[in-house]
Amino acid sequence: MTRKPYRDDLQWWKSSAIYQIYPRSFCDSNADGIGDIPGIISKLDYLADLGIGAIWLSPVYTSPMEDNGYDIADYRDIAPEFGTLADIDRLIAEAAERHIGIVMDLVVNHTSSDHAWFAEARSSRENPKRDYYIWRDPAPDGGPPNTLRSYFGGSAWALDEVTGQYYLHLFAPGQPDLNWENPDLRAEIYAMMNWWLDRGIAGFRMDVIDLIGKEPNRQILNNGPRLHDYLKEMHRETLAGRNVLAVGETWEATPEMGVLFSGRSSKELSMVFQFQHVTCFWGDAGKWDPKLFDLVLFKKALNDWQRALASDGWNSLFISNHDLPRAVSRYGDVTDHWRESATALATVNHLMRGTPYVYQGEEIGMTNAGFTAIDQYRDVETLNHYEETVADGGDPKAFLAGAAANGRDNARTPMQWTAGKNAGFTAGVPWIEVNTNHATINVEAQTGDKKSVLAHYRTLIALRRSHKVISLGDYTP
Ligand code: TEU
Ligand code: CA
Repeated sequence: MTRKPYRDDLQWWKSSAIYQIYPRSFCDSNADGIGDIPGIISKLDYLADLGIGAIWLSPVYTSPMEDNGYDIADYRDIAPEFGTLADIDRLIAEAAERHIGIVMDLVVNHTSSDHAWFAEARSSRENPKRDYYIWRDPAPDGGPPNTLRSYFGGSAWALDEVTGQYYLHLFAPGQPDLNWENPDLRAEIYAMMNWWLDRGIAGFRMDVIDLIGKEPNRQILNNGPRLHDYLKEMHRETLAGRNVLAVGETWEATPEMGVLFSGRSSKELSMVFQFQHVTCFWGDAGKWDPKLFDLVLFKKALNDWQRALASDGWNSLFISNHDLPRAVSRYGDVTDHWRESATALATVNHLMRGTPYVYQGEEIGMTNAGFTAIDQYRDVETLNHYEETVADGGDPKAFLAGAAANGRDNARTPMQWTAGKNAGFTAGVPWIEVNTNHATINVEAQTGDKKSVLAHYRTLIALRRSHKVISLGDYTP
Protein backbone atom coordinates (compact mmCIF):
# COMPACT_ATOMS: atom_id res chain seq x y z
CA MET A 1 0.00 0.00 0.00
CA THR A 2 1.39 3.43 -0.87
CA ARG A 3 1.05 6.22 1.56
CA LYS A 4 1.17 9.90 0.71
CA PRO A 5 3.88 11.90 2.43
CA TYR A 6 2.15 13.44 5.41
CA ARG A 7 2.91 16.99 4.32
CA ASP A 8 1.04 16.80 0.99
CA ASP A 9 -2.01 15.18 2.45
CA LEU A 10 -4.65 17.73 3.42
CA GLN A 11 -5.44 17.24 7.11
CA TRP A 12 -3.30 14.12 7.08
CA TRP A 13 -4.11 13.57 10.73
CA LYS A 14 -7.70 12.58 9.92
CA SER A 15 -6.54 9.32 8.37
CA SER A 16 -3.49 8.64 10.56
CA ALA A 17 -2.93 7.02 13.89
CA ILE A 18 -0.51 8.83 16.21
CA TYR A 19 1.93 6.92 18.40
CA GLN A 20 2.96 8.42 21.74
CA ILE A 21 6.55 7.89 22.88
CA TYR A 22 7.56 8.50 26.49
CA PRO A 23 11.28 8.76 25.67
CA ARG A 24 12.60 7.86 29.09
CA SER A 25 11.00 4.40 28.83
CA PHE A 26 11.11 3.55 25.12
CA CYS A 27 14.61 2.42 24.09
CA ASP A 28 18.02 3.06 25.65
CA SER A 29 20.90 3.15 23.15
CA ASN A 30 23.84 3.74 25.51
CA ALA A 31 23.14 1.57 28.57
CA ASP A 32 22.65 4.43 31.06
CA GLY A 33 19.21 3.02 31.90
CA ILE A 34 17.32 5.94 30.30
CA GLY A 35 15.66 5.80 26.89
CA ASP A 36 16.94 8.34 24.36
CA ILE A 37 16.52 9.79 20.85
CA PRO A 38 19.05 7.46 19.13
CA GLY A 39 17.06 4.61 20.71
CA ILE A 40 13.87 5.97 19.10
CA ILE A 41 15.61 6.24 15.72
CA SER A 42 16.61 2.58 15.98
CA LYS A 43 12.91 1.63 16.26
CA LEU A 44 11.56 3.71 13.36
CA ASP A 45 11.19 0.66 11.11
CA TYR A 46 9.04 -0.99 13.77
CA LEU A 47 6.82 2.12 13.89
CA ALA A 48 6.64 2.40 10.09
CA ASP A 49 5.56 -1.23 9.98
CA LEU A 50 2.83 -0.49 12.52
CA GLY A 51 1.59 2.08 10.01
CA ILE A 52 1.43 5.23 12.12
CA GLY A 53 1.42 8.72 10.58
CA ALA A 54 3.12 10.60 13.39
CA ILE A 55 4.88 10.29 16.73
CA TRP A 56 3.81 12.43 19.70
CA LEU A 57 7.10 12.79 21.51
CA SER A 58 6.79 13.52 25.24
CA PRO A 59 9.24 16.29 26.25
CA VAL A 60 12.93 15.87 25.44
CA TYR A 61 13.99 19.46 26.17
CA THR A 62 16.64 20.49 28.71
CA SER A 63 15.15 19.84 32.14
CA PRO A 64 16.07 18.99 35.74
CA MET A 65 13.53 16.12 35.30
CA GLU A 66 11.58 16.78 38.46
CA ASP A 67 8.53 15.81 36.38
CA ASN A 68 10.40 13.81 33.70
CA GLY A 69 10.74 16.71 31.30
CA TYR A 70 7.36 18.41 31.84
CA ASP A 71 9.54 20.98 33.63
CA ILE A 72 11.39 22.68 30.77
CA ALA A 73 14.55 24.69 31.47
CA ASP A 74 15.35 25.50 27.83
CA TYR A 75 12.78 25.23 25.03
CA ARG A 76 15.48 25.37 22.36
CA ASP A 77 17.80 22.59 23.49
CA ILE A 78 17.67 18.87 24.28
CA ALA A 79 18.35 17.19 27.64
CA PRO A 80 21.75 15.46 27.48
CA GLU A 81 20.29 12.13 28.66
CA PHE A 82 18.02 12.17 25.59
CA GLY A 83 20.56 13.43 23.04
CA THR A 84 21.31 16.63 21.12
CA LEU A 85 19.64 18.99 18.63
CA ALA A 86 21.50 17.08 15.91
CA ASP A 87 19.80 13.89 17.14
CA ILE A 88 16.35 15.46 16.96
CA ASP A 89 17.06 16.77 13.45
CA ARG A 90 18.08 13.25 12.46
CA LEU A 91 14.91 11.86 14.05
CA ILE A 92 12.77 14.37 12.10
CA ALA A 93 14.56 13.51 8.84
CA GLU A 94 14.60 9.72 9.26
CA ALA A 95 10.97 9.67 10.37
CA ALA A 96 10.00 11.81 7.34
CA GLU A 97 11.64 9.23 5.04
CA ARG A 98 9.13 6.78 6.45
CA HIS A 99 6.23 9.28 6.10
CA ILE A 100 6.11 9.76 9.86
CA GLY A 101 5.82 13.25 11.35
CA ILE A 102 7.16 14.34 14.73
CA VAL A 103 4.67 16.09 17.02
CA MET A 104 6.52 17.80 19.86
CA ASP A 105 5.08 17.97 23.34
CA LEU A 106 4.89 21.61 24.33
CA VAL A 107 4.59 22.71 27.95
CA VAL A 108 3.76 26.40 28.04
CA ASN A 109 1.54 26.62 31.11
CA HIS A 110 4.71 26.58 33.19
CA THR A 111 8.48 26.25 32.89
CA SER A 112 11.04 24.69 35.18
CA SER A 113 12.31 26.93 37.99
CA ASP A 114 15.70 26.33 36.29
CA HIS A 115 14.57 28.30 33.21
CA ALA A 116 16.61 31.48 32.59
CA TRP A 117 13.36 33.51 32.61
CA PHE A 118 12.60 32.39 36.15
CA ALA A 119 16.15 33.12 37.35
CA GLU A 120 15.67 36.69 36.09
CA ALA A 121 12.11 36.95 37.36
CA ARG A 122 13.02 35.98 40.91
CA SER A 123 16.14 38.18 41.00
CA SER A 124 14.15 41.34 41.85
CA ARG A 125 10.64 42.76 41.73
CA GLU A 126 11.82 45.31 39.14
CA ASN A 127 13.29 42.80 36.69
CA PRO A 128 11.58 43.06 33.27
CA LYS A 129 10.95 39.29 33.32
CA ARG A 130 9.27 39.45 36.75
CA ASP A 131 5.84 39.61 35.11
CA TYR A 132 6.47 36.45 33.01
CA TYR A 133 5.38 34.55 36.15
CA ILE A 134 2.54 34.97 38.64
CA TRP A 135 3.48 36.72 41.89
CA ARG A 136 1.30 37.74 44.83
CA ASP A 137 1.91 39.30 48.23
CA PRO A 138 1.57 37.04 51.28
CA ALA A 139 -1.75 36.96 53.15
CA PRO A 140 -1.86 39.25 56.25
CA ASP A 141 -0.64 36.32 58.40
CA GLY A 142 2.34 35.81 56.07
CA GLY A 143 0.87 32.62 54.60
CA PRO A 144 -0.04 31.89 50.96
CA PRO A 145 -2.27 34.44 49.15
CA ASN A 146 -5.20 32.02 48.92
CA THR A 147 -6.19 28.36 49.32
CA LEU A 148 -5.36 27.16 45.79
CA ARG A 149 -3.92 23.61 45.84
CA SER A 150 -1.26 22.11 43.60
CA TYR A 151 -2.25 19.07 41.50
CA PHE A 152 0.84 17.42 42.97
CA GLY A 153 -0.15 18.11 46.58
CA GLY A 154 0.22 21.04 49.01
CA SER A 155 -0.38 24.74 48.41
CA ALA A 156 -0.08 26.01 44.83
CA TRP A 157 1.95 28.97 46.16
CA ALA A 158 5.64 28.95 47.13
CA LEU A 159 7.34 31.80 48.99
CA ASP A 160 10.36 33.39 47.35
CA GLU A 161 12.38 34.56 50.36
CA VAL A 162 14.53 37.04 48.45
CA THR A 163 11.71 39.17 47.06
CA GLY A 164 9.13 38.39 49.74
CA GLN A 165 6.33 37.31 47.39
CA TYR A 166 4.70 34.00 46.54
CA TYR A 167 4.76 32.51 43.02
CA LEU A 168 2.08 30.23 41.63
CA HIS A 169 2.88 26.59 40.76
CA LEU A 170 -0.16 24.46 39.90
CA PHE A 171 2.20 21.47 39.64
CA ALA A 172 5.50 20.97 41.56
CA PRO A 173 7.26 23.97 43.18
CA GLY A 174 9.91 23.49 40.47
CA GLN A 175 7.22 24.22 37.83
CA PRO A 176 6.30 27.93 38.18
CA ASP A 177 3.23 28.96 36.13
CA LEU A 178 3.76 31.41 33.27
CA ASN A 179 1.73 34.61 33.15
CA TRP A 180 -0.12 34.54 29.82
CA GLU A 181 -1.50 38.02 30.45
CA ASN A 182 1.95 39.37 29.58
CA PRO A 183 2.12 40.08 25.80
CA ASP A 184 5.95 39.86 25.68
CA LEU A 185 5.81 36.37 27.18
CA ARG A 186 3.23 35.31 24.60
CA ALA A 187 5.42 36.69 21.79
CA GLU A 188 8.41 34.70 23.10
CA ILE A 189 6.33 31.51 23.15
CA TYR A 190 5.12 32.03 19.58
CA ALA A 191 8.67 32.74 18.35
CA MET A 192 9.85 29.52 19.99
CA MET A 193 6.98 27.55 18.41
CA ASN A 194 7.84 28.91 14.97
CA TRP A 195 11.50 28.00 15.54
CA TRP A 196 10.41 24.38 16.03
CA LEU A 197 7.89 24.41 13.17
CA ASP A 198 10.60 25.73 10.83
CA ARG A 199 12.73 22.72 11.80
CA GLY A 200 10.15 20.55 10.07
CA ILE A 201 8.06 19.13 12.87
CA ALA A 202 4.48 18.00 12.24
CA GLY A 203 2.86 19.88 15.11
CA PHE A 204 2.41 20.14 18.85
CA ARG A 205 0.70 18.35 21.70
CA MET A 206 -0.05 21.16 24.12
CA ASP A 207 0.22 20.26 27.78
CA VAL A 208 -2.64 21.43 30.07
CA ILE A 209 -3.47 24.12 27.54
CA ASP A 210 -6.85 24.92 29.11
CA LEU A 211 -5.02 26.30 32.18
CA ILE A 212 -3.32 29.22 30.41
CA GLY A 213 -6.32 31.55 30.81
CA LYS A 214 -6.39 31.11 34.60
CA GLU A 215 -7.37 33.83 37.09
CA PRO A 216 -5.72 32.73 40.34
CA ASN A 217 -7.33 35.48 42.45
CA ARG A 218 -10.78 34.16 41.60
CA GLN A 219 -9.50 30.55 41.76
CA ILE A 220 -10.49 30.03 38.13
CA LEU A 221 -8.07 27.55 36.57
CA ASN A 222 -9.39 25.74 33.47
CA ASN A 223 -11.32 27.65 30.82
CA GLY A 224 -10.53 31.13 32.07
CA PRO A 225 -12.18 34.09 30.35
CA ARG A 226 -9.29 34.82 27.95
CA LEU A 227 -8.41 31.21 27.05
CA HIS A 228 -9.98 31.30 23.59
CA ASP A 229 -8.44 34.71 22.80
CA TYR A 230 -4.99 33.32 23.55
CA LEU A 231 -5.56 30.19 21.46
CA LYS A 232 -6.81 32.21 18.49
CA GLU A 233 -3.79 34.50 18.77
CA MET A 234 -1.46 31.51 18.98
CA HIS A 235 -3.09 30.00 15.91
CA ARG A 236 -2.71 33.24 13.95
CA GLU A 237 0.93 33.69 14.99
CA THR A 238 2.16 30.11 14.57
CA LEU A 239 -0.11 27.42 13.11
CA ALA A 240 -2.03 29.31 10.43
CA GLY A 241 -1.09 28.30 6.90
CA ARG A 242 0.94 25.30 8.03
CA ASN A 243 -0.36 21.76 7.54
CA VAL A 244 0.39 20.69 11.10
CA LEU A 245 -1.50 19.11 13.94
CA ALA A 246 -2.21 20.85 17.25
CA VAL A 247 -3.78 18.74 19.96
CA GLY A 248 -4.52 20.32 23.33
CA GLU A 249 -4.70 18.52 26.65
CA THR A 250 -7.93 19.73 28.32
CA TRP A 251 -8.92 17.82 31.46
CA GLU A 252 -12.09 19.83 32.05
CA ALA A 253 -13.43 20.04 28.50
CA THR A 254 -17.08 19.19 27.87
CA PRO A 255 -18.32 18.17 24.40
CA GLU A 256 -19.63 21.71 23.83
CA MET A 257 -16.16 23.11 24.53
CA GLY A 258 -14.69 20.49 22.19
CA VAL A 259 -16.46 22.23 19.31
CA LEU A 260 -15.17 25.64 20.47
CA PHE A 261 -11.58 24.36 20.45
CA SER A 262 -11.66 22.36 17.22
CA GLY A 263 -14.63 23.57 15.16
CA ARG A 264 -14.27 24.64 11.52
CA SER A 265 -14.46 28.35 12.24
CA SER A 266 -12.75 28.44 15.64
CA LYS A 267 -9.16 28.62 14.32
CA GLU A 268 -7.66 27.34 17.57
CA LEU A 269 -6.62 23.66 17.66
CA SER A 270 -7.04 20.54 15.49
CA MET A 271 -8.54 18.61 18.40
CA VAL A 272 -8.36 18.19 22.16
CA PHE A 273 -7.80 15.29 24.53
CA GLN A 274 -10.87 15.09 26.73
CA PHE A 275 -10.96 12.97 29.91
CA GLN A 276 -14.60 12.35 30.71
CA HIS A 277 -14.22 8.61 30.02
CA VAL A 278 -11.31 8.62 32.50
CA THR A 279 -12.51 10.79 35.38
CA CYS A 280 -15.99 9.22 35.48
CA PHE A 281 -14.22 6.35 37.28
CA TRP A 282 -12.53 8.51 39.91
CA GLY A 283 -14.03 8.57 43.41
CA ASP A 284 -14.23 11.32 46.04
CA ALA A 285 -10.47 11.26 46.65
CA GLY A 286 -9.85 11.53 42.91
CA LYS A 287 -7.62 9.11 41.08
CA TRP A 288 -6.36 7.45 44.29
CA ASP A 289 -9.89 6.28 44.97
CA PRO A 290 -10.84 4.35 41.80
CA LYS A 291 -14.43 3.32 41.11
CA LEU A 292 -15.39 0.04 39.47
CA PHE A 293 -15.51 0.02 35.69
CA ASP A 294 -19.03 0.50 34.34
CA LEU A 295 -19.47 -0.24 30.65
CA VAL A 296 -22.58 1.92 30.25
CA LEU A 297 -20.89 4.97 31.79
CA PHE A 298 -17.82 4.43 29.60
CA LYS A 299 -19.89 4.19 26.42
CA LYS A 300 -21.94 7.23 27.38
CA ALA A 301 -18.85 9.40 27.84
CA LEU A 302 -17.46 8.38 24.45
CA ASN A 303 -20.80 8.59 22.64
CA ASP A 304 -21.55 12.06 24.04
CA TRP A 305 -18.37 13.32 22.37
CA GLN A 306 -19.04 11.45 19.13
CA ARG A 307 -22.51 13.00 18.90
CA ALA A 308 -21.46 16.53 19.84
CA LEU A 309 -18.62 16.61 17.29
CA ALA A 310 -20.42 14.72 14.53
CA SER A 311 -20.68 17.60 12.07
CA ASP A 312 -18.22 20.17 13.39
CA GLY A 313 -15.01 19.72 15.37
CA TRP A 314 -12.79 16.67 15.55
CA ASN A 315 -12.21 14.07 18.28
CA SER A 316 -8.98 12.62 19.56
CA LEU A 317 -9.41 8.97 20.51
CA PHE A 318 -7.33 7.47 23.30
CA ILE A 319 -7.59 4.94 26.07
CA SER A 320 -4.10 5.31 27.55
CA ASN A 321 -1.21 7.75 27.89
CA HIS A 322 1.78 8.39 30.17
CA ASP A 323 -0.45 9.73 33.00
CA LEU A 324 -2.98 6.91 33.04
CA PRO A 325 -3.03 3.25 34.02
CA ARG A 326 -2.69 0.69 31.23
CA ALA A 327 -6.04 0.44 29.41
CA VAL A 328 -6.15 -3.36 29.35
CA SER A 329 -5.66 -3.41 33.14
CA ARG A 330 -8.09 -0.56 33.85
CA TYR A 331 -10.91 -1.54 31.52
CA GLY A 332 -10.23 -5.18 30.70
CA ASP A 333 -9.57 -8.54 32.32
CA VAL A 334 -5.86 -9.31 32.27
CA THR A 335 -6.22 -12.62 34.10
CA ASP A 336 -8.59 -14.59 31.90
CA HIS A 337 -9.20 -12.48 28.79
CA TRP A 338 -6.06 -10.44 28.27
CA ARG A 339 -5.88 -10.76 24.47
CA GLU A 340 -9.63 -10.36 23.98
CA SER A 341 -9.71 -7.28 26.24
CA ALA A 342 -6.76 -5.61 24.54
CA THR A 343 -8.10 -6.20 21.02
CA ALA A 344 -11.70 -5.26 21.88
CA LEU A 345 -10.59 -1.95 23.42
CA ALA A 346 -8.46 -1.26 20.36
CA THR A 347 -11.36 -1.94 18.01
CA VAL A 348 -13.64 0.41 19.93
CA ASN A 349 -11.07 3.19 20.04
CA HIS A 350 -9.99 2.95 16.40
CA LEU A 351 -13.43 2.69 14.81
CA MET A 352 -14.88 5.88 16.24
CA ARG A 353 -14.68 9.17 14.35
CA GLY A 354 -11.51 11.07 15.21
CA THR A 355 -7.76 10.58 15.34
CA PRO A 356 -6.67 7.50 17.30
CA TYR A 357 -3.63 7.62 19.59
CA VAL A 358 -1.60 4.59 20.60
CA TYR A 359 0.53 4.88 23.73
CA GLN A 360 3.79 2.91 23.56
CA GLY A 361 3.26 -0.71 24.59
CA GLU A 362 -0.53 -0.51 24.23
CA GLU A 363 -0.14 -2.17 20.82
CA ILE A 364 1.25 -5.31 22.50
CA GLY A 365 -1.20 -5.22 25.43
CA MET A 366 1.22 -4.07 28.13
CA THR A 367 -0.32 -4.14 31.60
CA ASN A 368 -0.04 -2.16 34.86
CA ALA A 369 3.29 -2.20 36.70
CA GLY A 370 2.16 -4.30 39.64
CA PHE A 371 4.10 -2.20 42.15
CA THR A 372 3.38 -2.90 45.83
CA ALA A 373 5.94 -0.74 47.69
CA ILE A 374 6.42 3.02 47.61
CA ASP A 375 10.14 2.71 46.79
CA GLN A 376 9.25 1.17 43.42
CA TYR A 377 7.62 4.44 42.34
CA ARG A 378 9.45 7.34 40.65
CA ASP A 379 6.55 9.68 39.79
CA VAL A 380 6.54 13.05 41.58
CA GLU A 381 2.72 13.08 41.77
CA THR A 382 2.54 9.64 43.38
CA LEU A 383 5.43 10.28 45.79
CA ASN A 384 4.12 13.69 46.91
CA HIS A 385 0.58 12.45 47.49
CA TYR A 386 1.89 9.44 49.39
CA GLU A 387 3.87 11.70 51.73
CA GLU A 388 0.88 13.98 52.15
CA THR A 389 -1.38 11.02 52.96
CA VAL A 390 1.04 9.69 55.58
CA ALA A 391 1.61 13.15 57.09
CA ASP A 392 -2.16 13.64 57.37
CA GLY A 393 -2.50 10.34 59.23
CA GLY A 394 -4.08 8.55 56.24
CA ASP A 395 -3.74 4.85 55.46
CA PRO A 396 -0.61 4.16 53.37
CA LYS A 397 -1.93 0.70 52.38
CA ALA A 398 -5.10 2.18 50.91
CA PHE A 399 -3.04 4.79 49.09
CA LEU A 400 -0.76 2.12 47.62
CA ALA A 401 -3.81 0.21 46.39
CA GLY A 402 -5.03 3.37 44.65
CA ALA A 403 -1.59 4.00 43.14
CA ALA A 404 -1.40 0.41 41.90
CA ALA A 405 -4.73 0.95 40.10
CA ASN A 406 -4.35 4.52 38.84
CA GLY A 407 -0.80 5.82 39.46
CA ARG A 408 1.13 7.29 36.53
CA ASP A 409 4.10 4.91 36.78
CA ASN A 410 1.83 2.09 35.57
CA ALA A 411 2.35 3.42 32.06
CA ARG A 412 6.01 4.32 32.53
CA THR A 413 7.67 0.93 32.96
CA PRO A 414 10.05 0.21 30.07
CA MET A 415 8.75 -0.83 26.65
CA GLN A 416 8.83 -4.61 26.36
CA TRP A 417 10.79 -5.47 23.22
CA THR A 418 11.95 -9.01 24.05
CA ALA A 419 11.73 -11.75 26.67
CA GLY A 420 15.41 -11.18 27.47
CA LYS A 421 17.18 -9.14 30.12
CA ASN A 422 15.35 -5.86 30.94
CA ALA A 423 12.92 -6.67 28.11
CA GLY A 424 15.54 -5.50 25.61
CA PHE A 425 15.02 -1.91 26.79
CA THR A 426 18.50 -1.35 28.19
CA ALA A 427 21.80 -3.15 28.65
CA GLY A 428 22.24 -1.17 31.88
CA VAL A 429 20.10 -0.72 34.98
CA PRO A 430 16.66 0.68 34.04
CA TRP A 431 15.58 3.90 35.82
CA ILE A 432 12.33 2.16 36.81
CA GLU A 433 11.60 -1.55 37.15
CA VAL A 434 10.67 -3.59 34.10
CA ASN A 435 7.35 -5.46 34.33
CA THR A 436 8.06 -9.13 35.08
CA ASN A 437 5.50 -10.21 32.47
CA HIS A 438 7.87 -9.18 29.67
CA ALA A 439 8.72 -12.89 29.54
CA THR A 440 5.39 -13.40 27.75
CA ILE A 441 4.24 -9.93 26.66
CA ASN A 442 6.79 -8.47 24.24
CA VAL A 443 7.20 -7.25 20.66
CA GLU A 444 9.40 -10.13 19.54
CA ALA A 445 6.86 -12.77 20.62
CA GLN A 446 4.05 -11.01 18.72
CA THR A 447 5.93 -10.16 15.54
CA GLY A 448 4.79 -12.52 12.79
CA ASP A 449 1.89 -13.86 14.88
CA LYS A 450 -1.29 -13.05 12.93
CA LYS A 451 -3.48 -13.49 16.02
CA SER A 452 -1.44 -11.15 18.21
CA VAL A 453 -2.57 -7.86 19.74
CA LEU A 454 0.15 -6.22 17.64
CA ALA A 455 -1.27 -7.64 14.39
CA HIS A 456 -4.72 -6.39 15.40
CA TYR A 457 -3.42 -2.83 15.87
CA ARG A 458 -1.62 -2.99 12.52
CA THR A 459 -4.88 -3.98 10.81
CA LEU A 460 -6.92 -1.23 12.48
CA ILE A 461 -4.37 1.44 11.59
CA ALA A 462 -4.21 0.26 7.96
CA LEU A 463 -8.02 0.26 7.67
CA ARG A 464 -8.20 3.93 8.64
CA ARG A 465 -5.53 4.83 6.12
CA SER A 466 -7.12 2.95 3.25
CA HIS A 467 -10.88 3.37 3.88
CA LYS A 468 -12.45 6.82 3.90
CA VAL A 469 -15.55 5.37 5.54
CA ILE A 470 -13.47 4.82 8.66
CA SER A 471 -11.61 8.11 8.72
CA LEU A 472 -14.49 10.32 7.57
CA GLY A 473 -17.68 8.29 7.86
CA ASP A 474 -20.54 8.95 10.28
CA TYR A 475 -20.65 7.22 13.63
CA THR A 476 -23.84 5.64 14.97
CA PRO A 477 -23.73 4.28 18.51
O1 TEU B 1 -0.80 16.43 32.85
C1 TEU B 1 -1.75 17.23 33.47
C2 TEU B 1 -2.39 16.67 34.62
O2 TEU B 1 -3.21 17.38 35.14
C3 TEU B 1 -2.11 15.31 35.14
O3 TEU B 1 -0.80 14.97 35.22
C4 TEU B 1 -2.69 15.30 36.47
O4 TEU B 1 -1.83 15.99 37.32
C5 TEU B 1 -2.91 14.00 37.08
O5 TEU B 1 -2.64 12.90 36.33
C6 TEU B 1 -4.32 13.99 37.58
O6 TEU B 1 -4.30 13.62 38.91
C7 TEU B 1 0.18 17.03 32.09
C8 TEU B 1 1.19 16.00 31.67
O7 TEU B 1 0.58 15.07 30.83
C9 TEU B 1 1.80 15.41 32.89
O8 TEU B 1 2.67 14.35 32.61
C10 TEU B 1 2.53 16.53 33.61
O9 TEU B 1 3.03 16.04 34.84
C11 TEU B 1 1.62 17.71 33.89
O10 TEU B 1 0.84 18.08 32.77
C12 TEU B 1 2.44 18.91 34.26
O11 TEU B 1 3.14 19.38 33.16
CA1 CA C 1 20.29 6.28 27.28
